[in-house]
Amino acid sequence: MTDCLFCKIIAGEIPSAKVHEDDYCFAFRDVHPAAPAHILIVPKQHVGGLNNTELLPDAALAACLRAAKTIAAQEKLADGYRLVCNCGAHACQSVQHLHFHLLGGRQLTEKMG
Ligand code: DGP
Repeated sequence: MTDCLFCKIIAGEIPSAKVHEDDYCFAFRDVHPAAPAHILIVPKQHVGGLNNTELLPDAALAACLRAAKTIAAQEKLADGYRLVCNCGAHACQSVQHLHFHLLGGRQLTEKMG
């Protein structure tokens, strides 16, 4: 998609700190980290969010979820991590390209909201 920030990051048109890439997904550090490790895992194919995954091959969705374990190992998050996906306005989704936040590197709180 031409006017999508994350599509531009995936294409290398906007710089990012890449941590992982495979055929289906791309992962890079969040510009506003909420934890010592805060990485965004995104499918290379543009879909707006979790409500649009029917447009995405199952392999792409699986690649994003499986990348979490790979990245957690790279980031040495042996004590655990959290994977978050904001979907829509009430969840404060600000970039309309499906992405999963991988958060770790400190004790996260029990509070999810
Ligand atoms: P969300 O609120 O769930 O849509 O998360 C979007 C995230 O994207 C937010 O945590 C900040 C991050 N972000 C926004 N613009 C950029 C950017 O240009 N580069 C990087 N690396 N992250 C960005």
